Amino acid sequence: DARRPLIAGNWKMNMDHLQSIALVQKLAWTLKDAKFDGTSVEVAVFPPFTDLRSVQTLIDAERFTLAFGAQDLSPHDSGAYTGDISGAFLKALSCTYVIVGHSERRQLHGETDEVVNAKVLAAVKHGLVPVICVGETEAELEEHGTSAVPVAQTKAALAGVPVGTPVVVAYEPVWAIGTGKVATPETAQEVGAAIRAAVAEALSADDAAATRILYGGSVKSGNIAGFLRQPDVDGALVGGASLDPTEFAAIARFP
Ligand code: G2H
Repeated sequence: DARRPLIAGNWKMNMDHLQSIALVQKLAWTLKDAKFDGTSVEVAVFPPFTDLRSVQTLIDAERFTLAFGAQDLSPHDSGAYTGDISGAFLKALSCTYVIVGHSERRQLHGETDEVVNAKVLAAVKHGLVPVICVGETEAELEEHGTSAVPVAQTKAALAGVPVGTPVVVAYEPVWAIGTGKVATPETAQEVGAAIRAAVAEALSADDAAATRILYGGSVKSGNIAGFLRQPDVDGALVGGASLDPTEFAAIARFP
C-alpha cells in the first residue's frame, strides 16, 4: 500500500530530552512489545545529523523496523560548503527520508521556495524521499485563505521533479506549530485534498494517488485519530510529542 500511514518524529534540536540513542531504543522496544512490524503503519524518526550514525547502528543491530532520516540537507552535492551536509552523506548513512523546507528553516534561515526546490531536487538525485513541509502563517491565512499558500509551496517545491518520484508532503500550518493550536481534521482534509491536486498537476495523477500527505502541528495521541480518518491525510509529522517514546508509539497507535 503506497499510502500506508507514515508517523514521522521530528526531534528538532532538543537537547533537553533523552539522548537520541536512548530515545530510539525506548521507542523501538515499546513498539516491539506492542507487536509493531511496520505493515499497517510506518514509523520514522528524524534525529539531528550528529546522531544519525548511532541511530542507524542501533536500528541495524536490533533489526528494528524503523525508518529514519535527516532534518535538512544541502542543495549541493559536494564541495566547499562549510557546515553543510549533502544528500550523498545521508544516503551513505542509509537514510530513507529527509525533511525539506520545514517552516523553522523557512523562517529562521530564510529558505525561499527556490531553495526548498533545490533541496528537493538534491534529495531526489541522491535517492532520498523528501518530506516537503508546506504551510501558511496566521497572516497568510487571513490574507489568502486556507489552501493557497500550501498549494503554491507544493508546486514550487516539485518544479523539475520527474514523474514517478516518491515524495511526501507535510501540511504544517505555521500557526499550529509548537503552539498547542491544532488545525481541525476538516481543515487538514481540505488542505490535504488541495495538496494532492497540486501533486497531480506538478507530477501526475498516479503520483498524486500514491503520495502520502501528512498533517503536522501539535499532533498528540489524543488528536491523531481524527486526522487519520481523513481520506487525504496519510499520517503525521510530530515534533514535541515525538520526544516521549510512549506518547509517540501511541500516536502510531501502538499499543
Ligand atoms: C511542526 C511539528 C513537527 P510540533 O514543527 O514538525 O512540531 O508537533 O511540536 O508542533
